[in-house]
Amino acid sequence: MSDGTSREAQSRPWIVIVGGFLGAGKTSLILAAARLLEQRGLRCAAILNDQGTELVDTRLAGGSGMAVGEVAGGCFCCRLSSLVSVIEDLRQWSPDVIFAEPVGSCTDISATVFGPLREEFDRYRLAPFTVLVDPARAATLLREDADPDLGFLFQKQLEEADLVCLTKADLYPDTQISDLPEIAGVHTRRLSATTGQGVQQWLDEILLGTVVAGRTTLDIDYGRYAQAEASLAWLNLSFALESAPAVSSAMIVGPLMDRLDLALAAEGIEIVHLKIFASSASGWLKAAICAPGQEPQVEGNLDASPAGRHEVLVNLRAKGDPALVQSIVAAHLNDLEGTVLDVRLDCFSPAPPTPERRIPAAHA
Ligand SMILES: Nc1nc2c(ncn2[C@@H]2O[C@H](COP(=O)(O)OP(=O)(O)O)[C@@H](O)[C@H]2O)c(=O)[nH]1
Ligand SMILES: [Mg+2]
Repeated sequence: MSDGTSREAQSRPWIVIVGGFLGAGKTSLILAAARLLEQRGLRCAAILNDQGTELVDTRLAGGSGMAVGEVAGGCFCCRLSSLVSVIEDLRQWSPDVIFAEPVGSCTDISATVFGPLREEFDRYRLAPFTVLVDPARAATLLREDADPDLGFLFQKQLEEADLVCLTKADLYPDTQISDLPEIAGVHTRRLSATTGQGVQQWLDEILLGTVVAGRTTLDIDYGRYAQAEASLAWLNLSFALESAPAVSSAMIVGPLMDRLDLALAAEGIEIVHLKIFASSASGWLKAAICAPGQEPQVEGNLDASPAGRHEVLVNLRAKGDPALVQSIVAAHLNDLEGTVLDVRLDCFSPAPPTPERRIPAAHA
């Protein structure tokens, strides 16, 4: 990249919005892409987004050394002014690229986020709207007998994509686009944040600046959309655990993950994404599953030495009643060995989406 282009990029950063369903791989891709860009001498920042606070993703991105912002308490579309003010705050670091990850149950982003941001073309450069798809999730949610609420959200996310990326290519190397007929008409790539396959090529495509970003405006019934999101329970928990003798992060995260998985299944609550993050003076560990009974994906310092105090975050998105989900998780908090301190537990269903602004692409 020439010096001239680099200066222009710094004065007018790229905004790269990476959408997709819960667990699709958005945070993982953003971290992998930022690493690649930083190796090329570009500065990156990231904005995470959630209906609540206490985010595992923010801890993970913050630990990567990037400048990180957060829009909490609602999705980008309902907190558009916050998104813009977080973007402006991050500009003090002169980032060339600002990644933004919307809430995984959110849709109509093209009209409610790209539309308004497109009007700020003198301040930002908007990359096309990439929507990530976990092939395993697609196989479940595109079936005839799929959960109607989750299926609705998933389909709407696909419909408004400028570009679809099938993620986790290391796990699902053989998924054919023709296996997923709903995606067949959309420009599609395949990548893996874990191995790096396809990540550079994706960046090269979206940072070309040759296509209109957010060009498909959804036809969407907001009553149906609100109902679909409200079928989810959204739990964010943070606490500190003091134990003597000292334990490793793995000794906290592994058993808690297994117990919650079993207990939620026993009550008929389906996990959509469960993330547990534990950090101590000797390191951090994150484990996550995207479906009941799944083998956890683990990141961090598995061999970190034991510590007497750990800070723990639990982010759970599940299909079911928030009161029941909260009571199940709270019960397991009481079962932990050691002293549990500074508990913050919040569980709710997302409120009906009420975008600050909605600007269809045709009117941009
Ligand atoms: N094997 C594999 N796992 C991945 C990949 N990308 C993400 N994951 C895992 O999938 C889960 C969800 O990823 P995450 O980035 O948190 O998804 P998000 O909810 O869309 O931000 C995590 O456990 C990740 O470790 C990938 O390319 N390969
Ligand atoms: Mg994420």
